[in-house]
Amino acid sequence: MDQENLDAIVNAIVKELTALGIQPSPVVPADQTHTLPISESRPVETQLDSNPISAVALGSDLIIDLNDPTTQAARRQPGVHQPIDPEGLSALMDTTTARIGAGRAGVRLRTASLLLFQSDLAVTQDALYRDVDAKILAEFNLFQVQTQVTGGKQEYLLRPDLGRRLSAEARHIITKRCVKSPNIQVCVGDGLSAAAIDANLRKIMPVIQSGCQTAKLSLGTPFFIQYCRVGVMNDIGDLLKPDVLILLIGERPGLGRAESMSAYMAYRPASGQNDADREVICNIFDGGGTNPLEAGAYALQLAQKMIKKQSSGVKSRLMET
Ligand code: B12
Repeated sequence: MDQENLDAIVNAIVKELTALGIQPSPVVPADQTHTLPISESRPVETQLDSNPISAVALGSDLIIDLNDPTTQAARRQPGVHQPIDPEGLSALMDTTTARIGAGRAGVRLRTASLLLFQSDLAVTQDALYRDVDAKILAEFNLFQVQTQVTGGKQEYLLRPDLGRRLSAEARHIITKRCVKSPNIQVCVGDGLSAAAIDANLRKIMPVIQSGCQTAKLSLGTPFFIQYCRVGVMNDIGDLLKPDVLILLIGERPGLGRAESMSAYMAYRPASGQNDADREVICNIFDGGGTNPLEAGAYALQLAQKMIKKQSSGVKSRLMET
């Protein structure tokens, strides 16, 4: 294609974008805009327009630049066209993380809403598909074992049953390396979000460790389980026979919310137990969830209660009535 044809195509696209209300930005040398990350390639004030796209026309060099839709300011930008009460709408939007006030384009989502949705979904998928940071596991001397999932994350997602059972190798390693019958056994599992473990482990682990010391509870040898589901607690219980097992595990990520962790707990876990025998401290994350430091302290309190009542889950609740 010669330069003339190329220019004609570019001009036609620019014309179309302009007709859609997308203003070409001032000319920026192509080498500068190409090297800058999207969010930095335009001044901040222009990033906050309600229009998520801008076009930079450079003769034959057209760059379509997307503003970052995930910034707080962009999320809080009301999308409703000419709202009757703009202040009321903004106030309402400030009360929730739900996607309200997004407006619409005809019967469809506005481009800004679609881009935000896609960005948030990417955060969720990253959390689900990547592995927990090995550095963090090393910091807490966690050795790694695996469940019966052998076909990677895809199999993990499709076969929850395999994620509930330890592999034969894992059983062997755990039996060899771990202290038996501790008061408290802590295990860490990737579950459905590696980001959750990365975000919270450094905060919650020291609280549990020092809490055990203060309460004079013996702490077992902690370890990490890859491709882990909650039901694996039974296998661990059969092998190590702790009074209380605390499994720190990544929760199913919400849209754009990936760092939420749970602590599933059971008194004397063993084959045959189910979720009715367990407790969960959920939504552990900084900035809006259960703070991981508080969650650690609460987990320990709950463990002491389980030991005192010699039960957990529904049975324990029934004893209270
Ligand atoms: C997915 C889910 C479910 C699914 C689980 C199906 C499955 N096989 O994955 C279904 C719809 C069955 C479910 C049911 C219930 N759930 Co639910 N669930 C969740 C959710 C959205 C994600 C859990 C997760 O990511 N787990 C981690 C992965 C790796 O675990 P997994 O091994 O794949 O799946 C196991 C756990 O999810 C566990 N589980 C799920 N919910 C609950 C609740 C309790 C109390 C326990 C002990 C275990 C448990 O059951 C699965 C099978 O073992 C959370 C929300 C959150 N923020 O965590 C709520 C959540 C954990 N559930 C909750 C509740 C209350 C329940 C129910 C008691 C609701 C009811 N009244 O019937 C039931 C009981 C579940 C049971 N298993 O006995 C609450 C717990 C609140 C609390 N602190 O007690 C949460 C936090 C939702 C909420 N915000 O209210 N749940």
